Amino acid sequence: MTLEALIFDVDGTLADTEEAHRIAFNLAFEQQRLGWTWSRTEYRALLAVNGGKERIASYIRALPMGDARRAHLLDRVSAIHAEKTKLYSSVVRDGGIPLRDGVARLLYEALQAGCRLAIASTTTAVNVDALLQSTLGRRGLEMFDVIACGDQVRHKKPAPDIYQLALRTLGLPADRAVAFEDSPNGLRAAVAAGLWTVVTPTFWTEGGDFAAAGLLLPGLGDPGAPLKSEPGTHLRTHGWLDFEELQRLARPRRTPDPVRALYQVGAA
Ligand code: XBP
Ligand code: MG
Repeated sequence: MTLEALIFDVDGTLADTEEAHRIAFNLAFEQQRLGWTWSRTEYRALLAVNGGKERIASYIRALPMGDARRAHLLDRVSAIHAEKTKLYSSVVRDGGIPLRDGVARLLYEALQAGCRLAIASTTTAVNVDALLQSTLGRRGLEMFDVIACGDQVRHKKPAPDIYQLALRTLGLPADRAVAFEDSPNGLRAAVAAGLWTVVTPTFWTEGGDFAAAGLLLPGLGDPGAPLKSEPGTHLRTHGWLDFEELQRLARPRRTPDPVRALYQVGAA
């Protein structure tokens, strides 16, 4: 497959960020005297809802309380989330969160090969800027032709909107790009946009439904941190996914031809 762009999710894919998000949510709840604390177990379940504002709203809707109190709290969601974003992005800006193994290497390999880079994330733009600059340096942002994220689309993952926005802005059809994701919602969004997808789960998403992944790996790996049982399980050359192997493995996702699909059923 001729790869013209790699489209990366951010949280969980570029970097393992959800523990820092969880801590920032809890600090914001404390500062706003809400009396809420999200445990790791609770947060793992809450991650079924993409988007910090949507996650807080969904949490409020599930709390036992009167309608007036609930309406009052729902009105405060944006302010609570703004507080959380301030707390989270300052930790990221201070270099508190590294990229996952192999991410920087693959980004540079792709650019070296003339392949473009894009972001398609649910998280807030200021968080993306902070992460890219703190991990890739001042030029970090410039490495990406497109940064599609947060509220640029109304329907967040698992809806395909953010990936469709990234592809539209790149000016590419889905069969000229691949997506990188960490979560079931993210995979659903990428596949619904027609993208062959590499999935590298984290603690927060492992065990999810990744049946539609084009390639499922524990991470991208690196020469200094090769993946266990690779090469030989999914990868042919190295113990890490490099751009050359990605080009060999990537397949354009065929949108099923309804007539052929009918025929195949008949022929089965
Ligand atoms: C993961 C998300 C985000 C983060 C929190 O985004 O669902 O909501 O959990 O960030 P990604 P915000 O698509 O990058 O995996 O509070 O800024 O939403
Ligand atoms: Mg993610």
